[in-house]
Amino acid sequence: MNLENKNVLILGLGISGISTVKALDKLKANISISDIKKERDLKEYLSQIEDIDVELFLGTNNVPLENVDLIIKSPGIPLTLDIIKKADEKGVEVITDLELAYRIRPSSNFIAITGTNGKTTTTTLTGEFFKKAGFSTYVAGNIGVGILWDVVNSKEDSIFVIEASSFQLESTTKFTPKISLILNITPDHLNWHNTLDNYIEAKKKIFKNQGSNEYTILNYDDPLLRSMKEEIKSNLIWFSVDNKLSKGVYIEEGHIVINDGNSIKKVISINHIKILGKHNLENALASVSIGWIMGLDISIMQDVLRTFPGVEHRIEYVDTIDGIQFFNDSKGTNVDASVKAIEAIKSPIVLIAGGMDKGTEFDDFILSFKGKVKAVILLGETKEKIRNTAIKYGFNNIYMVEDMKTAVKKGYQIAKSGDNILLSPACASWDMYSSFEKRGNDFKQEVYSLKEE
Ligand code: UMA
Repeated sequence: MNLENKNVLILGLGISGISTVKALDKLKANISISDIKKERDLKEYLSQIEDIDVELFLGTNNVPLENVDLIIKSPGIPLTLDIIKKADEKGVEVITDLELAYRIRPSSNFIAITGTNGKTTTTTLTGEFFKKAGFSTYVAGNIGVGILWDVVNSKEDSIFVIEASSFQLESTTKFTPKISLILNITPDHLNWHNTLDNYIEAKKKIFKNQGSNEYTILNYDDPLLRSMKEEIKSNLIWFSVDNKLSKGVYIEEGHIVINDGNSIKKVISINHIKILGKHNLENALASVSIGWIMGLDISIMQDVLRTFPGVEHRIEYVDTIDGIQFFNDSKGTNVDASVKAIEAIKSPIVLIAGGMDKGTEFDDFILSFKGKVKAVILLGETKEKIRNTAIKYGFNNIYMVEDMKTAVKKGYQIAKSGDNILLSPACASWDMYSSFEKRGNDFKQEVYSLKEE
């Protein structure tokens, strides 16, 4: 796609916006930027593009569209925004950076991974496979790195392991990864997508354009994904923790195995995989499926699985104080993710939860406590909603707090030696923080301060 002298409007100057501005500058497009935030709130971002010639519309998304050829929207910006409706009426195309990345490099080795949970771990782990195998590898997307700057600096044969969010996928039309993978789908981001069906449709866009030259990998254990079988037009590969498959990647006699339909190859004993929990086994099977399709040596996948420690903010061990272990699962931004964290941690848990309201219910969250969670400390926008649900199910050991410092102190007062204090909010962070990373770092900082005291 040739963007030279095209007038491109970038909506939103966050992580993806910055990467897009830099890429479009290299591609010689005429760039304008609109962000609802004022200049003083965007200093950190504006300083990264101070050498680039751009037209700025700050403090507003209300921008004249007369000369605009294309709009690149930051993923979090809702499609209901006035300017997007106006663009639709005028026939100005609105896409996300993921779509543009594909249009710039349609021949690329794009491996796109989505799902409600496990995306970051699977994407990082898969990236490690390719790096270890000596490929020029980029790990990008919803993982915190805008994809476009990497794309314009990559080689033709570079591998892109992409974490794709429903927000990014929603605005794709031609995006066709070589391999698409869906880990699982449970309700999330309903405030953004309005309905669960819309959320599922956005996720399905990951395989919509694929055909006989591409591959789709799905989790056989997820009934919703199993029901998508008829919609897949590419080569479909399954993986499963719970079932033996006639072809695919699954567990047999305590080992991850690859069954190509003719023979079965052992990859690794599940006891030798460093990352813990059933959900991580799912992530490992997903990554092995990708490695298999791409022809990676089993020994490479084995080496990485033995040593890969997992990712920051996802059931991350922080420290131990007086025999109490602290875990940071700030990436537990929905009910399903937090349920998995509670399942993965064994001894009594003092849980810190609550955050921005995404319109989901907390019944499954409370039901997962099953005698393991002895107390819950609630903060953020959803604290009343979670408390009411807990009381409905007879769970009354609840503490309401206003900030992370008090939450950590309260947890330490309640917990005994041998207990675990787990931050796993089951909610987005955006009511109190700008990202789940900032929330996780705040938690860790409060734990370190407590230790010093
Ligand atoms: N903005 C407007 N108008 C609006 C709304 C927002 O101008 O109506 C502006 C904001 O003021 C802000 C910018 O848009 O300056 C933010 O854009 P953004 O929210 O899309 O955030 P980015 O910083 O570009 O980060 C995005 C992803 N964020 C979201 O999808 C919300 C990052 O995923 C991703 O890593 C990054 O692009 C690079 O690809 C984070 C995330 O939380 C990890 N994702 C969600 C999740 O995992 O649950 C989907």
